Amino acid sequence: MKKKYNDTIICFNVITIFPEMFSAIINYGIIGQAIKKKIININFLNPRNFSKNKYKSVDDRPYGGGPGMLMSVEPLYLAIQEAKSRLKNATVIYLSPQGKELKQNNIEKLIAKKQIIFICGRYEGIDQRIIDNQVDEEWSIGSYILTGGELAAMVMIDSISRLIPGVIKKKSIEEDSFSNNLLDYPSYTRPEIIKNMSVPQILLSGNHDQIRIWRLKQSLGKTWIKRPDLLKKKKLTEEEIILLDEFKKKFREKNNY
Ligand code: 4GS
Repeated sequence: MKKKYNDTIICFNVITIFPEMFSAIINYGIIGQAIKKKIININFLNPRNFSKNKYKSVDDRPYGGGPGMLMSVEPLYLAIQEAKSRLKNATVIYLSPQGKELKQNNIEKLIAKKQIIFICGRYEGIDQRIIDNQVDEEWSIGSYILTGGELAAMVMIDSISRLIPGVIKKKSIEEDSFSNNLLDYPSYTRPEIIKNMSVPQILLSGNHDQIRIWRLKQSLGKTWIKRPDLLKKKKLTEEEIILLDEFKKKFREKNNY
């Protein structure tokens, strides 16, 4: 019988010549637990197993010359077909610096997909005809160059998986930076004093309303200093406008500007 993978909430399928690299997320921490609990599922297909020449090679020279190699078309194509045949409605994602740059709000939309096939490129990349005919979406994890798409696929699997119900606590997701277009407020844990540095008194007060106000003010202030672009996107409430004004005033006094 043909293998099918349809019993989890989300099914990731990775086409890679280095599946062992994924032990970095599969065997550790929160993603490791989610796989054990069968909330998520990750499968691999290695183009090398679809290579038909006697050296099982998976790279080839680019037409027109130039340095570097590309992934061979046939093994990659056959691996994609095999992945598609095992799934019902998979979305095929290719990771490359030419893709649209991933942001948290894109990740929030991607969790709606039940099945994703990631193509991990190596060398200089893959044949354009595969991108044109087999790939549904092209994403980039950032404007820099990696040696392979595997780390990018792991970044996507990690950031999508933590939003799946049951993987982490719902409250932690609601408090994420970016989900409200604000950076996190500063956090502290024991001890109360270390090397002359103390915890802000308000956090020890037990006054939950005052703590909420302090944290909101810190979030607004930190975002204003470090990521003013995020604040521009956000419609502030009356309370938030007042708190940010207080923060700015104090900050300007302290820094003489
Ligand atoms: C990225 C990136 C990337 C490009 C893979 C050169 C090997 C490499 N993938 N976001 N060939 N940035 N891929 O750098 O996704």
